[in-house]
Amino acid sequence: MNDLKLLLKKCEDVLEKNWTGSFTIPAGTLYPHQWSWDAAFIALGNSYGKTDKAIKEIRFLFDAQWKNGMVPHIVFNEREKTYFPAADFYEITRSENAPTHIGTSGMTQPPIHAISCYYIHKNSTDKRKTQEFLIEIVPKLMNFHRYLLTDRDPEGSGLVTILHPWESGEDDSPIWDKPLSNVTFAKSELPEFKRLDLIAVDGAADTIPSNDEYDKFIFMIEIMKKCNYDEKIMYEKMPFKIKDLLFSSILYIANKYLLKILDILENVDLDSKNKVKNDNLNVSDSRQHSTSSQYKDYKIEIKHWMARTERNYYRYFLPPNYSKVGKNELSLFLDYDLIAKDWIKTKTVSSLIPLATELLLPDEAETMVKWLKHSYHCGPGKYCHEPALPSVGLKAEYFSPLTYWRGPVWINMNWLFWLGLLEYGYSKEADAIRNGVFELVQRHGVREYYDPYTGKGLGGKDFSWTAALVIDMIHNPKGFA
Ligand code: 9WN
Repeated sequence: MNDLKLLLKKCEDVLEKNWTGSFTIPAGTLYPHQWSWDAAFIALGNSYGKTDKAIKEIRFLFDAQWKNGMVPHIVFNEREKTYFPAADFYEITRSENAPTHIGTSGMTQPPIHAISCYYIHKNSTDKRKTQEFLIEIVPKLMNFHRYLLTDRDPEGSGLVTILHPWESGEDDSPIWDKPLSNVTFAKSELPEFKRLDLIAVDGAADTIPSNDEYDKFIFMIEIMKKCNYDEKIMYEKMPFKIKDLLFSSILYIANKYLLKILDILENVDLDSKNKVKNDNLNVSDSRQHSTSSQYKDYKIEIKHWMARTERNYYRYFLPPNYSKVGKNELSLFLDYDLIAKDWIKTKTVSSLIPLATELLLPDEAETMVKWLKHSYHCGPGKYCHEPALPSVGLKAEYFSPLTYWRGPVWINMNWLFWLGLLEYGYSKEADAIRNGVFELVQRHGVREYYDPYTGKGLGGKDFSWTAALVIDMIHNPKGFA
C-alpha cells in the first residue's frame, strides 16, 4: 500500500478503536466522553464511508442539547471515571434548560457541526437517508446558532461571547492570560478537587495547563453553578467575558453551510419531509418540524445573522489604530475583552483565522499569508519541523513548544487554515500545510498535538480529530467544493 493508503488506514483504525457504539471518544483515558467540536470533526471523518456512525455521533450530541438551544461541550458517559470534572461536578439540574436523561457540562464549544452535517450528506451513498437526517437536524442546528446569536450576543453584533476559556476550544491559550489575571478568588472559594489529566499524560506536566490556570477554570465553573446557568445572570456576573474571534469565525462559516443544507432541503420532495416524526426534537415551541416555508424563514434569519457578523467583524476584532491588516504584529485580528473593554493584544494562530472565513479582501488575505508563512520560523536559521502552523508564533515571548495551546501544532487549526488558503487560491501554501500534517502524523503518530521544533507527538494518543481531519484531507485534496 502506498504511504497515503497506509496513513488513511491508520486513521480509520483510530476512529474505529475510539467508537463506543453511540459516539466516539477523543482519546482513551484522557477524554473518555463525547466532546462537542470533537464530535463534529469526527463525524466529518466518518462521513467517508461510515455514514451511520457519523449520523449517530451528531444525533447523540444533539439529543443532549439544552432547551435554550445550547449544545454542551461534554456529554458524559457515566461509567467512565478517568476525567475530571465529571458530570456530577457541573450540577446541571440547577437549570431547567438542562436535559434530565444524561449528564452534560454547563458550557458550549465552537459550532463546527453544520459543516459536518453538510458533508455527511455530500459524501453519502444513501441520499434519502442523509436527506432525512438533514431534515431532522436542521431545527436543532438553527436552535444552537440562534442561542449563540441571542443569549451569547445581547449586543446584536453577530459575534459570540464566551464565558469560560474551555468554550473557546483553546483552553490555556496565551490569549486568555490577561483576562484570567483579573479572575481572583480566595482558596476557600475553590472546592476540593483532584486533576486527572496529569496521570493521563503520564506525568508530563509541561504539556498541560498549569495548576494556577486549572484553579481558575474550576472557580469559574463554580460561578456558573451559582448562577444556575442562567444566561442573563452569567452575562452580568462572569469575570471572564470575551468576544471570541475563532468561535465567531467558525459560526460564520457554519452559517454558510447551514444555508447550503437549506438549499438542498428546499429541493427535497415534500413527502419525505413529512416522514420524519417530530418526537425527536427536544425543543418546546413553534420550532417544531420544518416545511419549505419554514426553510425560507430559516434562510432569512441566517442571512440576518451573517449580515450582522459582516458589519461588526472588523469593528470588534481589528483595533482601529491597527486598521491596516498585517501592518504589524498586532494588526492580524484580536479577541475583544468585554470586561476590560479592550482588545487582547496577544497574537496567536487564531489571529489568522479570518483567512478561513473569506471575509478578507484579497490584499488582506495576501498579507495574512505572509504572516502565516512567517510563523513557520522559530528564530534565525531555525524552522518548524514541518510547515504546519504552531498554535503561537514561535518568536513570541509566551511561546512554549510543549504546552497545549501555548505553542504546539494542532491539526484542527491547520485544517481550518488549509481550507482558507484553498478558498483564496493559495494552493501551494495549502499543499505545504497538508503535507506537513501528513508528515507529522505518519512519523509521530495520531496525537492530540505536536512539538513544532521536533514534531514529537504530545497529549492524547490515538486522538480522534487528528485521525478524522487527516481522513478528510486525504479524500479531499482540494478542500471543500
Ligand atoms: C476541556 C477534547 C477537548 C477539546 C478541547 C481541548 C481539551 C478539555 C480539557 O480537550 O479541552 O474541554 O479537559 O482540556 O482543549 O479543544 O475539545 O479533545
